[in-house]
Amino acid sequence: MKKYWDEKTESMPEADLRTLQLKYLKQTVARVYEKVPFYRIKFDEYGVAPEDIQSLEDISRLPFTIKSDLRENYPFGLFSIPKQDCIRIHASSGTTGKPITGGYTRNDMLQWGELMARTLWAAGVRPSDICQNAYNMGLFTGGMGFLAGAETLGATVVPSGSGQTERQIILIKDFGTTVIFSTPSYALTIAEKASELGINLRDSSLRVGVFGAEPWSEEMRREIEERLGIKAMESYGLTEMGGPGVAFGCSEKSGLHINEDHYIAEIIDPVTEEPLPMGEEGELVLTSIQREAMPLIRYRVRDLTRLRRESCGCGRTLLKMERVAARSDDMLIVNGVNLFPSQIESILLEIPEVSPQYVIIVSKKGYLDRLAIDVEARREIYALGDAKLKEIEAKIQSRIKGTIGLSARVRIVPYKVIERSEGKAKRVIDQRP
Ligand code: DLL
Repeated sequence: MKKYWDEKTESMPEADLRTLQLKYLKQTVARVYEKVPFYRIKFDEYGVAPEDIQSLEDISRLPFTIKSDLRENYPFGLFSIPKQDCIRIHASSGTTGKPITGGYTRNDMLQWGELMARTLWAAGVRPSDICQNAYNMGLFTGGMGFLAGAETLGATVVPSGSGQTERQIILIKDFGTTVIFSTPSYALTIAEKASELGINLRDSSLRVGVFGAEPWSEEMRREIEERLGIKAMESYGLTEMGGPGVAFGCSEKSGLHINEDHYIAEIIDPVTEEPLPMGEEGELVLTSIQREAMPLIRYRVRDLTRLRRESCGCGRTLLKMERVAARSDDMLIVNGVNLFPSQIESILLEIPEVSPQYVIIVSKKGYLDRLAIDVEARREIYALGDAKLKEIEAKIQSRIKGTIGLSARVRIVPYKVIERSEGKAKRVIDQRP
């Protein structure tokens, strides 16, 4: 049995990977300069031409691409192909402003399937598995990306989509589903519904889950593994780079391997925009070097992480990135203190009486910000009475004060008051003007 999906690439010596990256980078830079007016104008302004890219380090001479560039060129302005060569368009949900679009040629689709097959193989999925795909199956890249990967690998796919949670559980039982794909928060929604129905999914055929599309803490991973009785693996990606398939977790569960033959990763200081040395935390910048329909140059992803070049226990040589605990956009500044939702999640999940259903509310009173956390207790805890709930509230409050330094009003709310997620969970309500 093979060890990796794509043995040659996944265990390629670093020097060979770099040679490959330089070849593809040169091709991509030439392609966008020739075919995308936005890039031609921008490169000219920067005084950089495709011939100037002679080494991988030269990438830093190229300008960044940012989210507003995509919005301003909505919907197809950054495509580098004639319309008839585009066979698929996906788009992000676009909670603010216009959505982000991504196009695919036939080759892009084939490559997406390959990258996702690498992800799934590394997660332990094999052709004999029955994979229930509980990501949203529409414009969002999650559903179709996982479908492409599972089909490429040769596993059986049940495209259940997200939602209709009770039916998900029936399908798991009736079809003997062995692998589930969903966001981490939706996995918890499924686990909870099962326990309400008196079904213990730990006893089911499920053995692996491949989760992504939103930040999750290590505590959340353990919670999912515990409640579903599975191995919780990870996938990372974004619409702008073609969706999931940018990076994937392996058996070591210590970060994600970046598909370096398709993406060049850099880390920059989000404020000065200067590249940071290997190992330092900063903003991820990605260049897609094999995409045809919409390659992006030095795209500022807004996710915060760090990169590590190390020999991984799984044997892959691909660069590793730390799990993305936060987006720079998600950072809250509360009375001058920087706060990421994941910090609150980690604190909450260390308290055994509390469930992973929470929301962070920030408001303003006078000149001061107010931080409030609404969280549910585990179901059986409510029966212990109000005094017990007050004690838990006080415990959380003091942990937040002790670790983050902020005073928060913590409220244990009744069971099921927090909205359950079917896709990406909404963890923050910022009511400040
Ligand atoms: O969420 C693509 C995807 C689908 C990835 C399914 C994995 C699984 P977008 O909707 O464009 O695309 O959102 C991209 O989601 O910049 C991160 O902030 C976040 N994100 C994605 N995967 C992870 C992950 C898809 N594993 C944005 N951990 C990214 C943390 C993630 N955050």
